[in-house]
Amino acid sequence: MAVTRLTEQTQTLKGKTTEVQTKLSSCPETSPHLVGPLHVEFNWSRTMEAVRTECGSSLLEGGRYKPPDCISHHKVAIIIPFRNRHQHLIQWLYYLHPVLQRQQLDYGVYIINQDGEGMFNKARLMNVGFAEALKEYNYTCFVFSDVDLIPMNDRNIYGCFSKPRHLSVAVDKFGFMLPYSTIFGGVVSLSKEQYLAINGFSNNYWGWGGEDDDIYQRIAIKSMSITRPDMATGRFKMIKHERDVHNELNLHRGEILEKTSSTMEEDGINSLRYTINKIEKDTLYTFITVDIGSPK
Ligand code: UD2
Ligand code: MN
Repeated sequence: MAVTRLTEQTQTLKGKTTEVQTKLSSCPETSPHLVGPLHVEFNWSRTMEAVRTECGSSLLEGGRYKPPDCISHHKVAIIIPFRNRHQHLIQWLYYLHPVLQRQQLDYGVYIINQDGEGMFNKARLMNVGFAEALKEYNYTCFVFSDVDLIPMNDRNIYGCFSKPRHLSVAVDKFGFMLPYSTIFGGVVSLSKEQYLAINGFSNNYWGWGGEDDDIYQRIAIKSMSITRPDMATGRFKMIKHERDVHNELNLHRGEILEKTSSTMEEDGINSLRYTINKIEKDTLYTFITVDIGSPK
C-alpha cells in the first residue's frame, strides 16, 4: 500500500526552497536489515558523548527515528523507568538505537527519571511515560524496558502485537530460562488499546517487586493472554548491579497483589498524579524528571 508522507526536502533551485511530496510504501513485514544473534558485552566505558557521535546521526531530537524509506508498522514509545543508572543508560542507548533502527520502527526513547530520594516506584514511572509520550506523538505501541536489559537478538521486535508481549524471556541472570511461567517483568510491550484496557499499571507498588506480577494479573483479569518470542530469539543480558538504595524489597507486595481485581479500576492511568519538573531533549533520548509523590 502506498502511503503519502509529506517530506520537507530542500531543493536549492536558484536559491528557492521547495517542499516536495514523496510516496512511501509500508515497510516489509520483516525488516531486511535484521542480522539475528548479537554480540553484547559490557567491559567498555564509552562516554555519552561518544555514543552520541556513534549513534546520533540518524536521530531527530529527543531520541526520535523514522525509517527513511518506508512507513513503519509500529509507532513505538520506549519507556524506561530510571534513577541514578547513568552508566547503564549509556550502554542501553549504544546497543538499542541500532537495533531499533534495523527493526524499521518509528520510535522515540523516553527516560522517566524519578526526582528526589524517596522510595522508587517503577510502575508509576511507566504510567508517567505513557501519558507524556502521548502528548508528543500519536504512539500506538508502548515498550516498557528496564535500563539494564540488552537484547542478544535483533529479531526480537520491540513492537506491539495482537496480545501483550513479554520480550525478555531468556535473561542470563536467570540462566536463560523463565524463572516462573507468569513472569511479565523486564521488557514488555502493550498497544495503546491493551494498556488502556488494563487501566495501565498500579501506582501503589513502592520499592522492589510485585508490580510486574500485578500487570500480569491485570491482563489475566481482562481475559487477555500474553505472547512471547522463542527462547533463542528472546535472549537478553542484564548489566550486573546490586539492589539500589531506596528500592528495597516491598514487603506489602503480596497483600496489594491479592486485591488487584477489586482495585484495578480505580488504581491506574486514570488515577495517576504527578508533577513534571524538567523535560530535557538530548539527541539520544527525551529525559523527563518527575515528582511522583511518596507512599501514603
Ligand atoms: C526485576 C525485573 C524488573 C522489575 C524488578 C522488580 C526482570 C528481567 N526484571 O529486575 O522488570 O519487575 O525485578 O521491581 O524480570 N531502576 C532505576 N533506579 C533505581 C531502581 C530501579 O533506574 O534506583 C529501574 C531500572 O530501569 C531498573 C529497573 O528499575 O532496570 C528494575 O530494577 P532492578 O534492575 O533493580 O530490578 P531487577 O533486576 O531485580
Ligand atoms: Mn536489573
